[in-house]
Amino acid sequence: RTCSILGAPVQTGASQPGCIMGPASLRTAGLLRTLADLGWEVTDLGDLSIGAQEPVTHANPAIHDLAETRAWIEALSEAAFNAAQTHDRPIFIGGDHALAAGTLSGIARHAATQARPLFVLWLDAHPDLHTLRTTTSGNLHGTPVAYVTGQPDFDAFPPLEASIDPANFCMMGIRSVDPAERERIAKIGMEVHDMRALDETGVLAPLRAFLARVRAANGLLHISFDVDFLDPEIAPAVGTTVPGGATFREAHLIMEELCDSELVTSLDLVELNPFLDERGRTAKLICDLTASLFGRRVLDRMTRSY
Ligand code: DIR
Ligand code: MN
Ligand code: MN
Ligand code: MN
Repeated sequence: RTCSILGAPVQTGASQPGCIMGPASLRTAGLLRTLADLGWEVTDLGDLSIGAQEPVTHANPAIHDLAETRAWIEALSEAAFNAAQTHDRPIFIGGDHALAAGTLSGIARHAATQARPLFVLWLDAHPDLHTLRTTTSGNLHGTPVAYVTGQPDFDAFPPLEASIDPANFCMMGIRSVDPAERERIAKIGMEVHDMRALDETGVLAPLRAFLARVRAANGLLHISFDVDFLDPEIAPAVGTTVPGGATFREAHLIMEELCDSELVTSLDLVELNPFLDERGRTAKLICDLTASLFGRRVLDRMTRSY
């Protein structure tokens, strides 16, 4: 049981600085030791970096830091592919959510080499379904899902070698959707459980239905965890908080169920902005949630639900 940790201090996809400190904060909170204590053989791949970039302009004048974000995506795609080829469970610690444009494109290429479909559980307040044409904030962390599912208008991003079927996505926690994203969800028919749906059904029923789909297809499963999935009362250290997010127990239950399923093959932990934290409490919570995903239990169970 091997896992790897790769830091990606990308913050050019977000509106305010601070995600650059995310990897250092999660390391400080004890992420590596936590995983090692759970019996995992952990390889620290260090932090990725990009060199200085020549500025690039775009027809959409709202877009900022395109050259840097593009360079991060390119570097992350290669690094994620290599990490997935060499470790059972690569973990990518951000950094803002633009990171997922790179990790998912690299993991999709890895899945293709295994001839297995890639599924993605997207835990976020936002669907991140803007294209370079529709983003009005110009914050490129709002675009990775559109990019990796092969939507148009991404000529300024690295060419996508393997795209992900939008039908293989499951989104949970969604509660802030821009008009262009709303249209795209309807158009491509993505499975989205917004907070109202989770209020009605709880998290377990839709999660189990999705996991059954992954299992039946012998798929790989990538979890992309945006800190703003959580309610800001328990996770204040994120630049785009939205009220009414997942509770402490809902989040742990998802992680525990994912662990029991033994289907998860890779993980992004993104959008932690330690500059906004209260004595590291959000970093510690993300660490504890990762521990639940990697096997920490209050009590061992005699029978499995699978
Ligand atoms: C918003 C916020 N939809 C945008 N997106 C965020 O800027 O496109 N995603 N914060 O995580
Ligand atoms: Mn996001
Ligand atoms: Mn978000
Ligand atoms: Mn968005």
